[in-house]
Amino acid sequence: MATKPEKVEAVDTICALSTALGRSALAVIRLSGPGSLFVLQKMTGRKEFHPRRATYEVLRDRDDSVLDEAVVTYYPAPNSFTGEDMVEISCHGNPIIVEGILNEIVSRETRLAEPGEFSQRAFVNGKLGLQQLESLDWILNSRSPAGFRRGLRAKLEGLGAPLKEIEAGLMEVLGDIQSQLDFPEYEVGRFDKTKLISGLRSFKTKLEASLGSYTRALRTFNSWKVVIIGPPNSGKSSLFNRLLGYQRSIVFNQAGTTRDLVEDYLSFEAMDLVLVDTAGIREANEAIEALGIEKTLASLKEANVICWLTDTGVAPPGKLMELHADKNWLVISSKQDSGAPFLEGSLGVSAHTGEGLDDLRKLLKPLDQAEKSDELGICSERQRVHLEAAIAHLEKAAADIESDVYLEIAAESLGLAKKELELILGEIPNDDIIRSILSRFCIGK
Ligand SMILES: Nc1nc2c(ncn2[C@@H]2O[C@H](COP(=O)(O)OP(=O)(O)OP(=O)(O)O)[C@@H](O)[C@H]2O)c(=O)[nH]1
Ligand SMILES: [Mg+2]
Repeated sequence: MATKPEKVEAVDTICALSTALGRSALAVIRLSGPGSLFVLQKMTGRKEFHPRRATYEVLRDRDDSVLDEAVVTYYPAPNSFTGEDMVEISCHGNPIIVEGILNEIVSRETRLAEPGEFSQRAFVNGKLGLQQLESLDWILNSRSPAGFRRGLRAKLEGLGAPLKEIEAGLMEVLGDIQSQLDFPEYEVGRFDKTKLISGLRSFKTKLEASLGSYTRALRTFNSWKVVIIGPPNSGKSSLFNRLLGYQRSIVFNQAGTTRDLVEDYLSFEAMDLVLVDTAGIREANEAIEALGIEKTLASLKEANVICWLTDTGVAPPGKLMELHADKNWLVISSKQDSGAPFLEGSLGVSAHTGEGLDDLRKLLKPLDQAEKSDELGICSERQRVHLEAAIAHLEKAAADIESDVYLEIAAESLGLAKKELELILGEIPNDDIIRSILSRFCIGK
């Protein structure tokens, strides 16, 4: 059953900037540990703080010099994110101010937190479950709304309900098998083999659907890579620049201008795409151009979307499409303002006038598939491994039931499948798992 992590008294107080480092209106600094309130009292000169009530304060160092004005909140243990005494300071978002405040805090028996240390303390104090800890990675680091929603849903709703439903179904099947094993004569007629097998296969299908949706979601967790390829001079760099909104690549009326891969981020509708401009594909005239074309072709392995751009109505080479049949292909006819040929079935655009670019942006939008509400929205490789193992055990159990003689073995496989599902919820966490999850967190989280 669930083993709650033991509560461990924190021996020290940690602090960190919890917002991104850089210039902004506000920056949030957090402290966690037994000395948090003491540091706050010293820096504000105020003795009493009402729990969880934000107050305006002027922060000073030990020489009484003003560090900044800030809004501070004190969260006494155990009602805080980490379960320890915590303080949150919202100061002005200038890195110089942030550094001054952090220096003052660490001079008062507080140290800078390690990456993920706040979350680790929350986990140790039972404030966050393992699976919630994993969902934070998706909430904080996803590059698409779909990924972020997956993380948020896993954190708010947990995987418990859909998993428990499957587990309950497995228990029922196990019960039927046990009765058949214990009272074979009595249960004759009631043991419906076909029904059991189809029940198991339907659980398996459900789990496979979750696995599929996780694989798709993974592709949107990281930035979606869109690679623009095509013959030389077809207008790839012009389109690339137009989408980015500035002159990132050199544009020139001569075939073979772009030699290297040119990459940049393109943000729209809260998504980050990596857009890649490439060397035009043709029989190269020079060795250096051949190297560029080699790079173009190699870059396709990493692509999520391949845009084939043509200004002569030429379709993408069949061999290339075959080689990358697993990618999303977009065929685009360029230079439509100048009467360039339009390839049937393609999208017509003009980098000069902007024609067709809104449609192109819509097509570039990463797969943003909504999950079904009863779907098991797993969000870590650890969970995926257990899900795959559960699927394998279920398939084995179904096969064993099919060949009657192996009912005991089928029961064993079902037990193993159930155990794997329990492991997804992190009911038996170990230190290595926690360490590997936290290693993906940044300082201040
Ligand atoms: N009329 C018109 N000309 C365009 C358009 N897009 C590009 N061009 C012109 O086509 C020529 C080649 O443009 P590039 O963007 O450098 O083409 P490219 O495909 O990157 O070429 P390589 O890097 O050599 O493979 C330039 O003279 C551009 O001004 C367009 O939408 N309309
Ligand atoms: Mg170019």
